[in-house]
Amino acid sequence: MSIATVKTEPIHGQKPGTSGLRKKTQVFMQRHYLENFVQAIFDAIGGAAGKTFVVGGDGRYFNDRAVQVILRMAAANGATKAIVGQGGILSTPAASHLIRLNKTDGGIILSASHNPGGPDEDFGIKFNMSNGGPAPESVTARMLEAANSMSEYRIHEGHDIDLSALGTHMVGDMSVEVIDPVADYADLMETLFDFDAIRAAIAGGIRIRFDAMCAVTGPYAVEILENRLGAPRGTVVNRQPLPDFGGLHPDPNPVWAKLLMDEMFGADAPDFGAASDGDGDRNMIVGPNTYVSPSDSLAVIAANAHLAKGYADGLKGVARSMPTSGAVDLVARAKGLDCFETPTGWKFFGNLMDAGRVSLCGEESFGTGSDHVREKDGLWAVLMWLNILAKREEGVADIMAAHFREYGRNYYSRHDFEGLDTAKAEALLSDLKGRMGDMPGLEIDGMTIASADIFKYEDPVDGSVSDNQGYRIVFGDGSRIVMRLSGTGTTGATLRVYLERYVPGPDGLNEDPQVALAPIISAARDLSGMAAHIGRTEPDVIT
Ligand code: VG1
Ligand code: CO
Repeated sequence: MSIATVKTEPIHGQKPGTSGLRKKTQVFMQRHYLENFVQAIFDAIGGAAGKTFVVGGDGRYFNDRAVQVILRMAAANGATKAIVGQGGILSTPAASHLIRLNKTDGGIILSASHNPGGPDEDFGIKFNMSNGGPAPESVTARMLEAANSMSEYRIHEGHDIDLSALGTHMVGDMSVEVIDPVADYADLMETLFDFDAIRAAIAGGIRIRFDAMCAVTGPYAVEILENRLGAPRGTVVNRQPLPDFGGLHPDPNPVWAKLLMDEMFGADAPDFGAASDGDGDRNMIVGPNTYVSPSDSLAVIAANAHLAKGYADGLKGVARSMPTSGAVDLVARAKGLDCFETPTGWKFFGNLMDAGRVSLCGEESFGTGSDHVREKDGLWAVLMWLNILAKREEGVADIMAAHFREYGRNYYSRHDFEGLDTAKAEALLSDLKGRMGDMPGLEIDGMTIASADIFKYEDPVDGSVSDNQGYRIVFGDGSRIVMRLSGTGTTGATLRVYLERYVPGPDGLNEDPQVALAPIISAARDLSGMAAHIGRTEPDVIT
């Protein structure tokens, strides 16, 4: 093996965010940028010598180049083996599964998830630990430290390998096993869900539309929904992963998956619609004329998971991120399950799952998953819903209506203000912080504020503390406003405003969420002083 030790200097700003390091693709393509960070990953985990890693990404622009660089660097750092999806492709949940299945030392996943891809869009990289989950804050902090003192990196000088060819290749002294990215993941799904029941429901006439948004889930959805479950060819649309996602914004929400929404709200809509994001870990669930909010989806899954064979013995406990609505809490209470509230980002669920405290987790940002892997999992959620539909022999709208009748409804919405000046967005929050102490007892629009604080999480498993995880204002009736800045964007700041109001029923369960939330929305505007701070009160994206 011919190892070059390349002199370099620290590059400013290599700080991992909510889910790894995300930057403009052009930034990643700058000299030494990717190499510095990959070396920082290896340094942060105590080196790569003797280790085995899974490597793959969502296929976005620069994925192919980055995989070759990572393999040469892993080899030069002494790794013994890499497992790579064919073509350098792996969905995030499939990568998590492969890390666990092969008992490897971790994996490097290339994705900027729901952010658009292409030479002028976004790229990202993150490290997952041997449990299959995203590196915790203690490890990402070490990555930043290593990046900030980077002076040299090691890389094997050799040719690219042919990642289209299945089988074993050599990169220096490291062996690279190129595998089918779909097969093991699809097999895992068969162990969790009742494929026979779903197949029978499809044969019996349930019509499905799955929008892969020209991103990584296309091949997975084709294999599982069409090949293994017998849905007609064409069930999966936008099925070909493309480096720029066909110019689409691969974020499965009503705004960016508009074509799917139009079909599901149009005449002769399919019985079930779903979409996934760039790297396959998010999901959106839609029925005919029925949009299921991710927080409600989590609650419905908690209430019905026992209908799927992998969860027939019941759940161990549930967890949701703090901004996610409390709908799942109500199910947990009724079923006597522990319910945990964590900061935003999947990395906070890992310890709870590893310790056997929870088996179902979810976020309001279209993320749902279980302890079958250590990432959220888009197709898993789709299959869970199909399993529930098949077993209950009811439609999406009926299931939602019954759920709301039983538990009441947590009206919920997230308003995103994008492309803000970072200093102004930070000023809005620090101003809010200064006024929070005086808020309890304050009356606004006839509602009384019960508490106002900044969410701080103490991990119940390892005791680690994460500060500053979102500003929350809670009203006497449990209605909430939560605000935080996004940690996944690449330009300026995005302010996320999360809004929630609970209606116990039986009346008032069928309102438009924006109408039901109107007083909370207006309170959020007033209390944050957003007009003065950011010069506007209308969000860019409402989900
Ligand atoms: C967003 C979501 C968060 C999610 C994260 C990664 O983070 O809010 O819930 O875990 O994206 O998802 P932020 O910091 O921008 O709010 V993915 O599918 O981009 O890996
Ligand atoms: Co994602």
